Amino acid sequence: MKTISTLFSMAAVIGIMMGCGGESNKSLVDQNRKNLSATLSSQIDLTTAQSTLNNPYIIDAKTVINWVNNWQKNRPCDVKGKLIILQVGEAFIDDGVHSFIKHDDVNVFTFNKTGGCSNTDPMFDRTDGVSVIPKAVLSGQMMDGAFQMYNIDPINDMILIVAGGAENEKGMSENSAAVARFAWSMKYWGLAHYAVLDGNIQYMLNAQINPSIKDSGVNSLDDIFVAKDSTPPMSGTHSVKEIKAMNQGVMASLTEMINVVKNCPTKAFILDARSADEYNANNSVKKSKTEASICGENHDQQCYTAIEGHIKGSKHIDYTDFIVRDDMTIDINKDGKVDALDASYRYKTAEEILNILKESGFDAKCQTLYTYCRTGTRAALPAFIGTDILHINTKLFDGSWIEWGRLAGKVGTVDVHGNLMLREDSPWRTDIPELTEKLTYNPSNLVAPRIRDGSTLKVDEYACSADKIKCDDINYLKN
Ligand SMILES: [Ca+2]
Repeated sequence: MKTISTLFSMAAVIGIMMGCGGESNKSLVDQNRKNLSATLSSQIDLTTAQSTLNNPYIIDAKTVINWVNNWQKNRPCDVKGKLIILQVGEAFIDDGVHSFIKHDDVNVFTFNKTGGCSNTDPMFDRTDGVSVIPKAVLSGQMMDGAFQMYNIDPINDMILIVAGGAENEKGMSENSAAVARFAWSMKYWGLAHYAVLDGNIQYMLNAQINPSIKDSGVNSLDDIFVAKDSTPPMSGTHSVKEIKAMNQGVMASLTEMINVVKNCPTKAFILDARSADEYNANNSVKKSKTEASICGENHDQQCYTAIEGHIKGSKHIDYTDFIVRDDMTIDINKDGKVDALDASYRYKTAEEILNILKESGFDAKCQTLYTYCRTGTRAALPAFIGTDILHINTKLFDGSWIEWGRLAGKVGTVDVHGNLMLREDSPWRTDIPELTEKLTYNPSNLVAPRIRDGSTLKVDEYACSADKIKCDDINYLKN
């Protein structure tokens, strides 16, 4: 009983989800992916724009409206179950009436996933054997907790992930990243029936700025938005074990990341999706926060990673560069101003995205795209783009800087308690010129311990591999 309630609460804080995988759809999706890859390979200059909407994973407003209005009639023919909408952020933040996509709680459910999962919650810590990663990819147990909570059938239901509104521009962008993170998690666990709305709901599902949706019977906000979200049914019986089609290749472990940087850098394009200040270790502006607030003189201040800088060879591209934030024309959120809060946050076209990558040196023919940020949310946006828009070999380094920046082994590098981070001869230390550029050390009294205080998770600075999360996930499916 205790285990079950813990799972429910984990899933509640979190934000999980998921979809499915009928074989017929899977082969269609695979074929589509193959076709798109072939197109990309043969026309690498992409002189003709590839529409991002030509894709089962990125859908347009009309499709969403048709699904919501009559799921039984308009659902994809290979999807047999319910429509589960995961909405990240309430629409029209201060409105209170048009907050969520409408739902009948029979065929269509809309769940509020505002905030996603928090890296301050120990429930989301996982160990890769070497280090503890806050907010790591969800374990099988956590996935099942979410399936139970939201009554998700991972084989037959369609999961639609959409971005709502936020109080500031940063929040709007973070909603887009959280949506991509959900999609990436589904890809990792092998769910086939998931889709993301291109653009946020308050722009795309608003007839005032997107009149094309009037064809689908939406003339006002009242036609598509309601005040309340669905109540989680807490009645699910399905398990991620039913899927059996994991795509662990979309995640890079620390083992792989270090190997790539040391041994095959020309085969990898490593994208640092953080801000320029984080990338450049501009400490006066930005340090890399951790989940702990036990630092400073009185042990009550924010903690940071031991080192700042970036992974050697990585290129900085802010994750917001891939989304449209300047197409506002009217005051959508009714705050008296027309600014970026009123923009669509749609994905740029595949051609534009590829050009951004190529300008930074990406070779789509020969290189795998690796992405990372601080905790793996912002990096999920370019990872989702690589996987589900460009259909290129893409891997998210889930440990990101919150792991990399803690693996410091220089003699005398200690945390706020005075404990060593790593011994100098640990094979996992990253504070060496072969692995890290712009290497800068944070003052000891601001450095979080390598493991959260009180955590029971095991780490080993001499571990043979850092692949424990992947191994644990495979084993969960087998047992
Ligand atoms: Ca506005």
